[in-house]
Amino acid sequence: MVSWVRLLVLVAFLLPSLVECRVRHYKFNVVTRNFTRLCSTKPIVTVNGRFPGPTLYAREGDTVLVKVVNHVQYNVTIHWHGIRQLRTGWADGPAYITQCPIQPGQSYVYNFTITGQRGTLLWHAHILWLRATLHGAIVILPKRGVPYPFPKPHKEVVVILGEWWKSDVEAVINEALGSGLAPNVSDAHTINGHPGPVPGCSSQDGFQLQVDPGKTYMLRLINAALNEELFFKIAGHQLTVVEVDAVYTKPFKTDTVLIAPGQTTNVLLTAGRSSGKYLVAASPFMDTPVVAVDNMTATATLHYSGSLATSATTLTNPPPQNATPVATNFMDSLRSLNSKQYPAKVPQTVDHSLLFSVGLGVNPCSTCPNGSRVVADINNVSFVMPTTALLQAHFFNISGVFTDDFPANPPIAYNYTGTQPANLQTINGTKVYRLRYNDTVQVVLQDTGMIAPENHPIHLHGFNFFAVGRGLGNYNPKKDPAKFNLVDPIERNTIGVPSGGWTAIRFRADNPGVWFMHCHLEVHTTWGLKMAFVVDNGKGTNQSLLPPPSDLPKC
Ligand SMILES: *[C@@H]1O[C@H](CO)[C@@H](O)[C@H](O)[C@H]1NC(C)=O
Ligand SMILES: *[C@@H]1O[C@H](CO)[C@@H](O)[C@H](O)[C@H]1NC(C)=O
Ligand SMILES: *[C@@H]1O[C@H](CO)[C@@H](O)[C@H](O)[C@H]1NC(C)=O
Ligand SMILES: *[C@@H]1O[C@H](CO)[C@@H](O)[C@H](O)[C@H]1NC(C)=O
Ligand SMILES: *[C@@H]1O[C@H](CO)[C@@H](O)[C@H](O)[C@H]1NC(C)=O
Ligand SMILES: *[C@@H]1O[C@H](CO)[C@@H](O)[C@H](O)[C@H]1NC(C)=O
Ligand SMILES: *[C@@H]1O[C@H](CO)[C@@H](O)[C@H](O)[C@H]1NC(C)=O
Ligand SMILES: *[C@@H]1O[C@H](CO)[C@@H](O)[C@H](O)[C@H]1NC(C)=O
Ligand SMILES: *[C@@H]1O[C@H](CO)[C@@H](O)[C@H](O)[C@H]1NC(C)=O
Ligand SMILES: *[C@@H]1O[C@H](CO)[C@@H](O)[C@H](O)[C@H]1NC(C)=O
Ligand SMILES: *[C@@H]1O[C@H](CO)[C@@H](O)[C@H](O)[C@H]1NC(C)=O
Ligand SMILES: *[C@@H]1O[C@H](CO)[C@@H](O)[C@H](O)[C@H]1NC(C)=O
Ligand SMILES: [Cu+2]
Repeated sequence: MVSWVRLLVLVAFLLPSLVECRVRHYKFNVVTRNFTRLCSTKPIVTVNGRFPGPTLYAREGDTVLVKVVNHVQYNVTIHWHGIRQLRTGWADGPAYITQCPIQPGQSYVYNFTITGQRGTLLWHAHILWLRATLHGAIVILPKRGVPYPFPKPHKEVVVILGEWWKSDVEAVINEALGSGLAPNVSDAHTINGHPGPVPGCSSQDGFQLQVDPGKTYMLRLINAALNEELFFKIAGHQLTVVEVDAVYTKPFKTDTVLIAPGQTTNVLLTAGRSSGKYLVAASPFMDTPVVAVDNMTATATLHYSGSLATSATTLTNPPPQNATPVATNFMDSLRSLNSKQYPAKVPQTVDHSLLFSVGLGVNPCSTCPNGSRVVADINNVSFVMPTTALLQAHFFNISGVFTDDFPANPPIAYNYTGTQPANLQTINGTKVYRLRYNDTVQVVLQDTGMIAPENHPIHLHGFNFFAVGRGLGNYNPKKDPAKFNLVDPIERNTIGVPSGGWTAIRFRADNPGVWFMHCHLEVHTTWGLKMAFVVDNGKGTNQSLLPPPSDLPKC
């Protein structure tokens, strides 16, 4: 008997080192720091004084605990973009949707387990415009001993694309809300925090990526910009896409990657040259002529080991800003890997068939110089943020915070991408769409021509979805479903709705809670292009939302 007890004690002692899944502890101190870019210095909000912020590393199956301490003057929340948050909506992060903000001087521990996901995601602030500087990478490695479904790269490098304003970003959006017009565009794009050399501003080196000839590297690309979709290119090199939004893809080669805010893309880069320096470029994609964008190309350098710093850099031409064919070609090439090990579980039937028009509108504004303000909406509803978080209202049955009458279809059917209606007004509302646990949902996201058609990268919290179809003009419910890909469509969490077109997505509501869906162009979110799904608890064990943690911030 005694020896059995000893053995058990020994096993219990050894267990932690044998168990695969770990608890990873992180501390995020939100602090203000001065940074110099474009020849001027300004204070920005950072995590741990870093821009971009620290990379969060974990393995599939790990539990992650991040203690966020707010030392700045703003209310703060952090969102773990793309993490499923199964039953842990309290850790999702969007302010007033799943939690009240962490107020100055307060802290909150985000506690979540990474289940069934591996690849690259990002974390970012989900309140105000703080995510301009409050963002970083999430690297989820496969479980120990599980290989990538592609040759193991020699090295892995996180590459974060962003935007930099000379002004304070909160001043930029507040000025726009006062005028009712579009906010100023950024002053530069950045690659790992640096714009690269800028005319009229000396001593601004860009990011350098050192490579050894013949070796293969995996770049974990992240678009952390607020308002701009970006093209990414490296002179003289092709890239092999192997994963997007932490889902493996069928590998394909391309010379240009399209990446929208909130999206991530892992590419393999083979250093197939013998020496030299090659330009890395990130430039905007915008195919709506009337919408202003920051037209500065951010640059970095791919530097072969042994090449002199003074050797000439091989240049590349970024695609034109309005290169719709380049964007379409990239989107068309994306397919889920759909292997035996990583199947694409596309819902084959749908319980809820929804048509959501997404676009802009114009509402009266007595304090605005023009007497009107630009707004944005889904199905004519400009979402108004509540003052109590929706998830709390849902869990504690607090009435009067939201209504669950979000329309399944546009209230008025019209030619969405044709001549705009005379009346561009929207209605205000804090409306949600209710789903039962395990319901299947199809949402056709239909762009509108209100003011102008525009590409909207739509992000869904709490789920991955399958992008089963896409087209130009108005969605035709009789003809278009026949063309859907229900076998190996790309699975992701953020998808661009083509300018003047539509995208159909499907997902299974297997995660109880309240889940935000919104445009990931921050300006459109601010203007109201957002809504939420409420997913009720299921009847089985493990099918209900867990209770909130005791340190959940209060409003
Ligand atoms: C940032 O720089 C400004 C002016 O150079 C200075 O007044 C301020 O104290 C600095 N702030 C921080 C947080 O270092
Ligand atoms: C994290 O959440 C789990 C439940 O999902 C709970 O068991 C655990 O105690 C929590 N950890 C901390 C440090 O709060
Ligand atoms: C926005 O741009 C205008 C025109 O360049 C400038 O006058 C204004 O100060 C800018 N606003 C902010 C907040 O930087
Ligand atoms: C970028 O935009 C600015 C302002 O709209 C314009 O003056 C400039 O010529 C543009 N530059 C390029 C390279 O297109
Ligand atoms: C607002 O007014 C300005 C100047 O009066 C004008 O140029 C602009 O087109 C107006 N914008 C809208 C959206 O009405
Ligand atoms: C709609 O909500 C916005 C704030 O989100 C407010 O400024 C505006 O006055 C509201 N409009 C109406 C008609 O209630
Ligand atoms: C909220 O209402 C539901 C359904 O009526 C009930 O099951 C649940 O216990 C209530 N929750 C709280 C916290 O009162
Ligand atoms: C919608 O408008 C477009 C552009 O004006 C036009 O080509 C199309 O025929 C219209 N569709 C319908 C159904 O009226
Ligand atoms: C949106 O709602 C407003 C206010 O009720 C209405 O005037 C307008 O016609 C609606 N527009 C559409 C396209 O549904
Ligand atoms: C969800 O529904 C599918 C059928 O659509 C069923 O096969 C599956 O078992 C259900 N899952 C749960 C957890 O109820
Ligand atoms: C519920 O979850 C626990 C822990 O995650 C797991 O051990 C258990 O098997 C699950 N039960 C069911 C019925 O899925
Ligand atoms: C911060 O959040 C709290 C809780 O919602 C709110 O009462 C307060 O007004 C917010 N502070 C600012 C500066 O917005
Ligand atoms: Cu948008």
